[in-house]
Amino acid sequence: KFYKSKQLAIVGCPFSAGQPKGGVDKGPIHLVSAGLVNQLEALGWNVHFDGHHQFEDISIESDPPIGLLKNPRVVSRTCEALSGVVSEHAQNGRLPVTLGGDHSLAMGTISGTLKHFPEACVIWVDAHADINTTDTTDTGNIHGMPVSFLMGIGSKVPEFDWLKPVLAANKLVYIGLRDVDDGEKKILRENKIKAFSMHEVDKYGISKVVELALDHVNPNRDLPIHLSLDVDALDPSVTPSTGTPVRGGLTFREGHYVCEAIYETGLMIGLDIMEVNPSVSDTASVTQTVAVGCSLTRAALGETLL
Ligand code: B3U
Ligand code: MN
Ligand code: MN
Repeated sequence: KFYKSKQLAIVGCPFSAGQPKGGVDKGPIHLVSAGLVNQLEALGWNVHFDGHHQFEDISIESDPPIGLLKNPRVVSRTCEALSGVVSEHAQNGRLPVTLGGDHSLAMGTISGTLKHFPEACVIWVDAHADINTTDTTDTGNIHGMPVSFLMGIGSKVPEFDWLKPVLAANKLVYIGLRDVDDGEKKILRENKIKAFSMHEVDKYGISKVVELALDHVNPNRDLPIHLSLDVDALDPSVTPSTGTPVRGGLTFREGHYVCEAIYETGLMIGLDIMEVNPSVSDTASVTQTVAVGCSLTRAALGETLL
């Protein structure tokens, strides 16, 4: 509905500075090596992919913490550059599909799509809320904070001045949460942010949860949707190779159902597949996680079972 023809751009982001574990920067390389581009072409997409982004000009020799925030300048400048890349694809009628990399990158992807589709809503599928502020974070890992930066809550960090508050509380909905910090729970409550944790998935079933989530952010099913998917939303038995696995997650089918249902709306204008870490766990686990990452991407881009 929002893009002219079946054009998409793969934005590979080999990036890990939003969290401490190496390897997540290799996620996009593994997803593409597993044949993702051909798989999407087989679904009828015209795929633009001209290599993974290097963001070379923004690597910084010295990037000391600001408060607790780790690698703040590298994260900020990478996301600023990514925001430009993503919004340009959107502007040119290409659906941006960003492969992470850690989830701090969503500051870039979501600010990028919202620049072109300011009325868009965000569906954040994750074990974590990623909404710590500079004041509430315990870890200082920025991949646990992108949502607060996009909303403009918490004490400001001048290094992130480029990022304006673009995401309103009523434009955001979560699915899959099960590891939320106390400070984050307070933020969700105070800002009345809608969240469907695994408790609600168990209670209502995934199809009802997706319907309720859409009712909240997209009652008339007419607004653009940015789907930001952290593969740790799925159970570690399904996607073991990720930096912060949490038991009790979405099943293989539940994860795919979310993607299929969002595709069926015809409203998706941005997609993130984040936190695949090929350095976590054994070879078989990596192969499985990468295969599931590709399969979730295909499901979000129109693959059907029949
Ligand atoms: N909430 C914790 C843990 C965490 C968030 N996102 C991930 N882990 N992947 C934090 O670091 O803010
Ligand atoms: Mn997560
Ligand atoms: Mn995340």
